Amino acid sequence: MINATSKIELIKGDITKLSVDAIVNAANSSLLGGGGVDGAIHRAGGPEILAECKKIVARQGGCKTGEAVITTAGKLPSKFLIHTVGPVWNGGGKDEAEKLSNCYINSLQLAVMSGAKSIAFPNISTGVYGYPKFEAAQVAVKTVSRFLTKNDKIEKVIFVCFDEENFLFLERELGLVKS
Ligand code: AR6
Repeated sequence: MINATSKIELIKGDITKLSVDAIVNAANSSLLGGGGVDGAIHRAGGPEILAECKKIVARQGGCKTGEAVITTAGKLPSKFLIHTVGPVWNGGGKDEAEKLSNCYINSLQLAVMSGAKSIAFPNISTGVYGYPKFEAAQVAVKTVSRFLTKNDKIEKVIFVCFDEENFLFLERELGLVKS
């Protein structure tokens, strides 16, 4: 049995600065950029990323909620960039949890397929898309832990929190503090 939690790290900071094999972008279905972490990633990574996104859009017409695509990371210190589209929070009755879970699973699967051993996630959907942070942290930890117990190709998963609230919820979910 693989101890999933020992492979998960939690940090506070800017995901664009991370030197890992793959970082994940909380994108939108157009794949053509936006605000939040998406804007920060495109700004820091340069125009090569958008150019590859446009090719994907021409090929498959964007990316559906819960799915993921992979591009170059451009000028970012990581090797790959995985774009996933989180659900917009709609009260919880529109399969938001399953869709958010799919974001983590599909991103991890793409990472494995491209040979990445380390991957960093932002707190998908918890910004503009309005997913409650506590519930999002539960989905993130449950989904990633499950994936890691079944798959030994990924050696490190980093949850990168930009804000204190997400950090505290994830810290608790990961059992790093006593509740
Ligand atoms: N590093 C790590 N996390 C960050 C950074 C950063 N540099 N910047 C923001 N965050 P959001 P969403 C956190 O809104 O809710 C975009 O316009 C932020 O604090 O970026 O999935 C897309 O194009 C928050 O906790 O993504 C879509 O249209 C988390 O990243 C839409 O927003 C996610 O917030 C997607 O909304």
